[in-house]
Amino acid sequence: MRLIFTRLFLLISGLLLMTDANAASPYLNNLNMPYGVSPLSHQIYWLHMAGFYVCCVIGVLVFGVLIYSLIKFRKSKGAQAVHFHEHLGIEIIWTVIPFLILVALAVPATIVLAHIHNTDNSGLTVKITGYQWKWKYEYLDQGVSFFSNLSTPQDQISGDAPKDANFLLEVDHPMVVPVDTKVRLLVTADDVIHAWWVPELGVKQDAIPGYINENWIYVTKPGTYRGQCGELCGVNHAFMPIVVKAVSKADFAKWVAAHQGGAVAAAQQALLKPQPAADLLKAGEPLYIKNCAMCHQPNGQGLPPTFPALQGSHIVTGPAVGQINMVLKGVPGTAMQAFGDQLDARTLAAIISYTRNAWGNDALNKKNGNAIIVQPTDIEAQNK
Ligand SMILES: [Cu+2]
Repeated sequence: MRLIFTRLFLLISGLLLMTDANAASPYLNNLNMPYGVSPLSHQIYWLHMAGFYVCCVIGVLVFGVLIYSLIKFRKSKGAQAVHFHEHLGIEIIWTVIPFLILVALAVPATIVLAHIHNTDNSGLTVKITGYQWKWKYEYLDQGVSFFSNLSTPQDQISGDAPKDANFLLEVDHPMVVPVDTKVRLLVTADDVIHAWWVPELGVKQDAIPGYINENWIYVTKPGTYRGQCGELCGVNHAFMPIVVKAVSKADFAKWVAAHQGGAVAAAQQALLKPQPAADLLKAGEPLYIKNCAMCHQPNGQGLPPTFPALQGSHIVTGPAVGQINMVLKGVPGTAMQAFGDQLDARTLAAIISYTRNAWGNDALNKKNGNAIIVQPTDIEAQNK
């Protein structure tokens, strides 16, 4: 009997040790939620641990009594069941004790929840919008805004190249925040429900179209923190990761200056310069793979009927203006987004030129008398 209890005690102690924030082994710590790098993540962690420890104590008590009774009062020892009904004392005890435990857990949980939703006195506000399948970040007071796309190369996704350490957890433009600053997050979505989830920052916030949810982060340690969309949002749900780079306040100021309105406008003007056809086509393929191939596929075959093929498509082998307008404005009610405010004119010119030439489309376009190359200025002319 004593041996059973000793073993049970050792097992439970082992479980507790595995989940302890300061346990030596990072492998065992992977079983638990991360302690994180923000005051919110620390509070959420300790709330979770408190609930876990309460569950452990209840588990040991209940199973202890159960196992003890099974062994001590077994039939082969001649135990006789006691017959009694409606014992008022027991009824009260087993109602009041769970009630008190629940209240004891609800109080700290409510305090943490109120803290999560208190976005007062923030030093920076970032609006985060979920799209199928990317994130948009807008620094409302700084005039900085950009899209953040998955940057894992297509050959790693298809298994033709070895996967790197941050496979499917890397983006072209990470969200950049200053350390030791309360950053208020306004989270919404453009199409379906997504969730902005970065475990080490203690945030998993639903992004709901037409509704703005508030949350906040306060990163105490410079570094790169990675997360994912936490709400099943369609076929490429696994391909919209989140990367947050926390930098010093001075580095953040430099980053803002380099990405603010004026700098961006000058860069956009430079992007409108006419490009040699060969340059557009060369640039077009990787840009197509990055922005379009998740739906239309690298071979241009699409995944009909949801994602139409571009090879031989009447749009891609029709007049260029029709294709430019569809790409700029999207197709309402489908996954085809309006790319006019997502990608610059040179990127769109390269992608559209590439699709008008690839997969034998160039021959069809030439036969139909359509342009096979479009310039950034052609895009700009339609983007009104
Ligand atoms: Cu999503």
